[in-house]
Amino acid sequence: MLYLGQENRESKLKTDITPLLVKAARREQLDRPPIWFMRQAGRVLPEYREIRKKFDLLSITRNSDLAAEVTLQPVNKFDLDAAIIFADIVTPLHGIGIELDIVEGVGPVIANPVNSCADLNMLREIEPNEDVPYILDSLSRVRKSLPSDKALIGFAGAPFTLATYLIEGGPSRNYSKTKSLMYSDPKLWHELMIRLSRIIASYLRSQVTAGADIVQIFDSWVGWLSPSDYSKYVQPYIEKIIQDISDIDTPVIYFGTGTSTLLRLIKDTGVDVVGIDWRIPLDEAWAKLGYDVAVQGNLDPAALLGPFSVIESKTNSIIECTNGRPGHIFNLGHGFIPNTPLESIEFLVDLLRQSGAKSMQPTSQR
Ligand code: 1CP
Repeated sequence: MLYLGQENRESKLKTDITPLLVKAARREQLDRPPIWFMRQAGRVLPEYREIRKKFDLLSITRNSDLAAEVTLQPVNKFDLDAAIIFADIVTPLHGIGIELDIVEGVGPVIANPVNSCADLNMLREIEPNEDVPYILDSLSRVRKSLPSDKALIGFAGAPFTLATYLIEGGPSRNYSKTKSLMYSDPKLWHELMIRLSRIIASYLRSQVTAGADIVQIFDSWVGWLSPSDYSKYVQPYIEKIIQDISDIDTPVIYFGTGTSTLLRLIKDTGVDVVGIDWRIPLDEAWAKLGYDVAVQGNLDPAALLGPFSVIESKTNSIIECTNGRPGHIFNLGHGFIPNTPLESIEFLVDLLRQSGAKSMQPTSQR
């Protein structure tokens, strides 16, 4: 299938306007941090819910007109600095033919969970142009209608987080089946992680060719691992993905929750931006990481359910934590909570834009 990715990238090079988010990921000094929110597409927007009344999630993903529309809705509504393509972390798995469903109020459910080497046959290599052409088409459409200073974010689930769904069969409370397989059958674990890493690297690469300016790897549930388990069972595969796509010169954001004890190990994978959840103060996280890597975060999504005064003080304290250092992307510490009031999101975005210039000065100069 022919899509317009290459043309998009060439025209971007000609105009040479680098999106604010990409500049922040490269730790350039800016007047204010770029703003986007995890799970900004869907979840909180009435416009999205209207579309969802008629189409289920997978149907929206496979319809590039609808997917592009849903992707752009929050960017236009809140004037955000980035669009994240509408899809799910299990989309590439669905693309290679793994039988799954995204069940309302539950999440992804896998028909035949992995528990033996034979089950790995379903994890064949991905051919993005054939397996997920609709994602590439949506990306190229969104890139064409986004202003060039706004970034388009491509994304994938990380091998561990995808493995939890494949092994548990769906969402889990403590990932016991995943850990049990990891400890008792390291060979199977390794083969599973290698296959997933290859799929993820090809999928990310194809998203960049189709128009993504930056990519995020969601390792939402990796904080359930201890540092020694992370370094043994997960870190090598993240490192491999980063190495595999290093030639495309596109910044990579890596996000997980509950990762306070894993930060140094995450940085050592070679990612450009480390996503920080709300459980750790941003300055503490950044000091642990070292300032030669960018950070993203970290407002508690639940703060948006509180009064404006709480949103304001928590946001100001995050901005103060950065002390004007280059390399901060403002985001939540995890995705929006459904039913977050739209006025609270508007209040937050206004606050960040107003306080921008002031906050980027080191405290000593204020
Ligand atoms: O901004 C966006 O919302 C863009 C689209 C998007 C993204 C980035 C969706 C659509 N899913 C995701 C990522 C995703 N999916 C993650 C990583 C981010 C995170 O931690 O929130 C994870 C873990 C999933 C898996 C998933 N899909 C869950 C979580 C289940 C669990 O284990 O607790 C759920 C509920 C889904 C369904 C889903 N995916 C996306 C939407 C809009 C929905 C809700 C269903 C719907 O609208 O019907």
